[in-house]
Amino acid sequence: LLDTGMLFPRESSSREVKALNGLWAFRADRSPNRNQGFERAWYKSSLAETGPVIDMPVPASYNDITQDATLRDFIGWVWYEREVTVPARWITDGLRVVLRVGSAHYYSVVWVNGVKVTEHEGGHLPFEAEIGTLLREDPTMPCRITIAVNNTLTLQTLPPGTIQYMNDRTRYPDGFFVQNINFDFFNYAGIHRPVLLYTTPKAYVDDITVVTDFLDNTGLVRYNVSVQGASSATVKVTLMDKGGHCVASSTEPSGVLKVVDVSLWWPYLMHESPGYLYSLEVRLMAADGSSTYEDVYALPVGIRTINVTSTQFLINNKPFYFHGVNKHEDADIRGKGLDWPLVVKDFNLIKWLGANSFRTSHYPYAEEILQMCDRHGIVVIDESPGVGIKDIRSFGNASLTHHLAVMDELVRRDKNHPSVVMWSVANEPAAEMNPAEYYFKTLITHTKALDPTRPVTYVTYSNYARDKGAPFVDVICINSYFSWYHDQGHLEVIPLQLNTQFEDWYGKYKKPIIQSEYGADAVAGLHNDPPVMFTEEYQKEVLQNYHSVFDQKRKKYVIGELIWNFADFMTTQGILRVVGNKKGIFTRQRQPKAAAFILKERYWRLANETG
Ligand code: BDP
Repeated sequence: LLDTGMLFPRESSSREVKALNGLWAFRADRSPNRNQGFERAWYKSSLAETGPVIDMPVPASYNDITQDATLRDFIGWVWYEREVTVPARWITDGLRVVLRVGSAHYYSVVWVNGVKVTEHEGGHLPFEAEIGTLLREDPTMPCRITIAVNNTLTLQTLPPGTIQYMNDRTRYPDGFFVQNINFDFFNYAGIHRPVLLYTTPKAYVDDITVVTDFLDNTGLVRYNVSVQGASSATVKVTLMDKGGHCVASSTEPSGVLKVVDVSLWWPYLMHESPGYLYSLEVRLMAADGSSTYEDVYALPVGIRTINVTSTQFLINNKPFYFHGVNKHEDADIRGKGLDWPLVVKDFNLIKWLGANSFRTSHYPYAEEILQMCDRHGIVVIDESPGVGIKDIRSFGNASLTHHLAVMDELVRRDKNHPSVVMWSVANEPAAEMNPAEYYFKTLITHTKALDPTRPVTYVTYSNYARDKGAPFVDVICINSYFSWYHDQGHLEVIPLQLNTQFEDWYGKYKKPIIQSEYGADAVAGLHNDPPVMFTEEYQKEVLQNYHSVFDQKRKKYVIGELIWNFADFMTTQGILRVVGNKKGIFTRQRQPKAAAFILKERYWRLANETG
């Protein structure tokens, strides 16, 4: 289990934050074994001294920034570097200075002034290192931060992949290799989320966990504060409402706060003041030897409950019907880099549609996005990067161990978000294979132990009778593409096949079902009537055929429908994809296709009926 917290860096009277976003120096290691950077210790001096560098924006994927196809498709280590000058007041023994990377895909090694400070596996979760002692060594020197990032995927990574060497010298040049993957999105790489420096006092609030409940009009906030760096400490916690008024407080490091006349956190279509957030201010007074420290951290807290029955998904004891989208972190030029204009545009489109929820297909999204969901009352199914687990070797012990560790990191990061209502441990694994039973039983049991308050699922597309993991999930999530990947062009099969799908799964498992993906590709502007595949008309009719069945089942045990996909997105090149996956109801530039209007009408109708 993880022994330190991963609180989002927030400014307070005791903490400062300095963003290192902007231009970094960059070089891909194109040596045949991709290892020259390590062999020649590129981290020991400035990157420009050991070879040519280019400008690279952070955060962003590096793939689509230049005109160079070999950088777009590069596999191996790339090197980022920048210098930063920290305020003189940071260079003191009483302060911790922490370097935090929001995410970098996939494997990262970090040096400060040539000294390795951390490494991290996994492309979608934050990591950090305390670097204060290195700054203090020579306070006059600007601080040089070097980050090497490797996007290579293997059978033990999440998502998994394989590297294939092409040894036929009559067909491939010397050293030719490719990255094979089993997932349908471009393997964008680089530093995808903000890099920050932040300070805390030497004794500090390391982690906070809140679990909320309510009884009639009284809200209950069970909390636990963990402290590091102090031999003795006192903690004061104060829960404040939106107006900044104290509604409950305590001087214990853990306990239960009672909130009279509670304002619950509600999804935005279920309440006139949705997304209500209290602020849990934690004030630490600590002593270590003769020094004293004060640390302040304010955590947004939404008070709500989640429960699942055999036919319903309950938020605050009211049935919730997911009418929403699947997304990707994906856009022109920046790839998977966090981009505020895009984030805000997407939230505006989600609300325009009347969507109340999304799944973070197929990896954890930026924390900044989840914070928006908390504030706006958008419900989230939080998915791990367990996508494309299809090779039997990816069910082995090393893979499972890593998957468990990823769930540790994911739950640690996202446990306090009221918007997160369910964990999804995987997408479309080969759940019919024998090892899937042990794998998913272990993974789901572990996730429930980490967080007993949220249901756990994985998204399946396998046969209901042979799915080995379904017995362990709380909610069945099924993807299906009738009249697309099978019975191509035959829209008329959808109602029957979808009906059978639901009856089969519910009949066997007696658990509520979400249609977690359905859809069809449409190239924006392509028209044909009567509909043919790839036209806007066909996409529209696929949706309408699905909707008629959802309407029959949703009052019974179908608890949600999530369209695949919110927007067109980039994939690897292949004969099934026309410059990426075109199942978006919006284009990659976020303009609506005809299907978006169908969905908008439906979602607003559902909003009026169910919230
Ligand atoms: C599903 C996958 C999703 C794909 C989609 C598709 O979960 O990642 O993009 O199909 O084929 O199988 O469009």
